[in-house]
Amino acid sequence: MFRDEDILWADYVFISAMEIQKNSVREIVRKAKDFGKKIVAGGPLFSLSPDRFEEIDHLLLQEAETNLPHFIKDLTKGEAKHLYANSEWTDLSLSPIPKWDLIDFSKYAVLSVQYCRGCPFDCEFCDVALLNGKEARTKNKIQMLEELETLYMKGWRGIVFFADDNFILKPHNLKEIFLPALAKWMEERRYPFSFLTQASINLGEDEDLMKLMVAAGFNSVFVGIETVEKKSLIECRKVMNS
Ligand code: B12
Ligand code: SF4
Repeated sequence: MFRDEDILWADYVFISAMEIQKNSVREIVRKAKDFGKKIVAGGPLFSLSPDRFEEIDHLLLQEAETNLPHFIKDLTKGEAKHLYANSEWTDLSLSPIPKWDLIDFSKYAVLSVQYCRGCPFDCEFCDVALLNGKEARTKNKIQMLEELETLYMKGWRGIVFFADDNFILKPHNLKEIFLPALAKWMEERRYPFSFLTQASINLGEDEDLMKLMVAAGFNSVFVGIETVEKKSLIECRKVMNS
């Protein structure tokens, strides 16, 4: 639950939100303003419709890896702007390892990492191509294993969610590079994690990829079926399901 104390100590209030969270965002913004705090916001809600949030002091659209350093530099100089928009997609090899020590693991059932961003499909109801682009971008093998190693060393055991838009967009990289290395990493540590992710249904046509995923510790995949009506699938452009 959101409390006044969560804001009172802070110099700046940073907000991240999806569209569905807009009402709570309005409440947090009102409170932060009442307490005289400056607000910085980013994430899907603001990236897709910044015009609805003029009252927010600093809007950082798209990816933090690219625009947060610019914002912090400007802020240090006392010249922070209202709006920061990226002109190009982030090189994911520059994405830093999260500061896991800022959260209390005991409050989480699942922790997330992300390997791949973007999706070339164009499903009518999905914002991924707008938010992350149509071309799949991935982190590299070493970076991914370091991220998992950090989680492991900090004591996390259990479920890790690969919060990818569509995990299987670079099958060659998965099969030849990442999944074999992940399977080895897991075996050496006696399988501390189990993985789940999201993928389009064409994963079912690639038995080798499924076997490699299982060997690496994946036991669940979220697949968007959406509908069994062929006409509806065509209408919403979920072409790979029709
Ligand atoms: C994981 C996930 C979930 C998980 C969340 C688990 C959790 N506890 O974190 C679950 C399964 C619960 C979930 C649920 C839903 N989700 Co969801 N989810 C995702 C997914 C796949 C990954 C999110 C993620 O972790 N990304 C990794 C991080 C690194 O990326 P990011 O969050 O976008 O952050 C980057 C930038 O946005 C930016 N940024 C983000 N916040 C901030 C804040 C500041 C201050 C700054 C400067 C920058 C910044 O910098 C980050 C690094 O580049 C995204 C798709 C996607 N690719 O993002 C959809 C997505 C966010 N979800 C979406 C939706 C619609 C939903 C649901 C409404 C679905 C439903 N109908 O029930 C529910 C809502 C849940 C709720 N009530 O709150 C939509 C949101 C669309 C929109 N315009 O708001 C997305 C984009 C998917 C889509 N198909 O369009 N979701
Ligand atoms: S395949 Fe999935 S991630 Fe890609 S556009 Fe369709 S719903 Fe979005």
